[in-house]
Amino acid sequence: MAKNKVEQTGDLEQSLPPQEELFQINGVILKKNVRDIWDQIWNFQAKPDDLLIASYPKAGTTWTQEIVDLIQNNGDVEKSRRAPIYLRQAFLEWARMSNSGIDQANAMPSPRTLKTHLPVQLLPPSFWEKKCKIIYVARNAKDTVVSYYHFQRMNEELPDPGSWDEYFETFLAGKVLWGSWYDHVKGWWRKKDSHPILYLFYEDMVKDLKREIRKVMEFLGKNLKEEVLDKIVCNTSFDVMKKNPWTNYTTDTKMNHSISPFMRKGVTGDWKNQFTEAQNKQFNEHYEKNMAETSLSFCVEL
Ligand code: PPS
Repeated sequence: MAKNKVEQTGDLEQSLPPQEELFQINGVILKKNVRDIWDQIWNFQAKPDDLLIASYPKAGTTWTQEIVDLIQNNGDVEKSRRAPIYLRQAFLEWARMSNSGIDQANAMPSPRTLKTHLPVQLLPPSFWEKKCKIIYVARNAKDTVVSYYHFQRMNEELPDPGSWDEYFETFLAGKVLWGSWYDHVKGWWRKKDSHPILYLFYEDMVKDLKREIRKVMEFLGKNLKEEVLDKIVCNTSFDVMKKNPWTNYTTDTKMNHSISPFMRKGVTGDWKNQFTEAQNKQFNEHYEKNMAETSLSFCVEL
């Protein structure tokens, strides 16, 4: 793939207040501070023993990150409580003031575990060249949009989502940060046929967490005893992670948990409390069109 050209969209910029500066790259909206380091991101040098956790935002990234960290530490909870999750595993396309995920990743000892929300076509090519293992986690679109809406309300580094009705339309149009949900989940789904990608579903994790943890363990080439797996299940439950300051993002000063907690509900089917009947109909029609030619399927209620 040719080096990505950074494009700036005049219309988009005009419609956004200054603190919510965004830009587009190949049609995908990212935060403008990422543009300044885009060359560094694109040219990032992955190493063969890097593990990448990739996802569309709000798909269960933090959950997967904590599971991976506990597996890597053989279930040693104290070791996983050494720092907030965002310091244990660098977020590639993150930047704040003079700090960036790239600098953080470059300073990490190997083997490194990294996080990204980039769609497959924007992933730095070195991950493919070095054949890095990748875990992708996907969540059904309805719960994703609801979770994303509340996240944008509480995170002052992200654009104000506006009203729920407005956000619903923005999401369907793919005009949210990190782009279209459809393109993201389908793009990574296709890629798994030619690259070592473990494709997980949030809903499967809700249904049978131990089974999904075992899949991750096997993918990482580890063999942990049953009691260790049980301990990891317990420590990655929603209730434990919600109370754990190293996973609940209460250490991040840019998030206002009194508006909506990062660890909000942790369920499948919450969209029913947010969607109107008309929105559900509109969503279903849009979804059918956009998912017509993929073998990928999601569960929206358990
Ligand atoms: S982010 O900001 O994109 O990295 O967010 P991400 O971690 O991908 O997604 C946050 C949602 O995942 C839920 N979550 C969990 N659900 C069930 N069990 C566990 N252990 C768990 N950990 C995180 C979190 O509550 C967010 O979903 P919602 O629906 O908003 O509650």
